[in-house]
Amino acid sequence: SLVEKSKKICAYAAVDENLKPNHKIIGIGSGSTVVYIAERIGHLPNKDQFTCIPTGFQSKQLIIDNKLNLGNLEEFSKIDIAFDGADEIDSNLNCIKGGGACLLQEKLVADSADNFIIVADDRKSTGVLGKGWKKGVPIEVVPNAYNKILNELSKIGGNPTVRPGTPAKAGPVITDNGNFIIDCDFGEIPVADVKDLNSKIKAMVGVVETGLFVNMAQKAYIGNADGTVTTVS
Ligand code: DER
Repeated sequence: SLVEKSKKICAYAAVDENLKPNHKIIGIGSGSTVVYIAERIGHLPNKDQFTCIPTGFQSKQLIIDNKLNLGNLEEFSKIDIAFDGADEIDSNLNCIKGGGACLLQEKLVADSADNFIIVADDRKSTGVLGKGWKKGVPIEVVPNAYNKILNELSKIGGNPTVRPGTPAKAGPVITDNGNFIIDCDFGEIPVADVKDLNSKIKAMVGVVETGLFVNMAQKAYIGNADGTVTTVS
């Protein structure tokens, strides 16, 4: 499909233009776009010089499936470069992430990386968070705090819901870290307000991490439907 093609071209470009011979430790994000990141690295003749740090179960499988060296954050706490997808990107490269409920490990890896590169198809690049992504800001919370945090998010004008599992698993989504996800709709979040909103949510006791990645990405590679790639930095 056109969307899959745009994911592939932006991911390939991101690897080709940013992965350097002196890089050793690579963060691999979660979702469908980073599939092409792992695929591209897997094609490199010098792929064995790299150790790849996952951001969850799916990311770990991606590393294994592409026969890349699997590492972990405990052993490799300083990452040279990390690649990840996003649910939405604004004009300051702030992101909403966590559509795949991996935001805690994703933010840990992004925060541990010297270079953090976002790859996404152009549907995600809307200029304002909340303009295109209508499922709310994902927030990872300790399970028994969920009601307290639902109340506190409502008090600051959010419309929060606990992310339900599927009929195959009664009850809420449980993250790789054993926590719940609350998705909170704040409508459109002006670029200038993202940092403050993130601070407000993080200050709520029981919140582990938010899907607002504020000023973390150095560059974004956007795959367009016409086959071109737009680089934003
Ligand atoms: O959950 C996440 O933050 C992922 O990076 C994800 O949202 C990106 O998903 P996609 O690459 O499948 O669009």
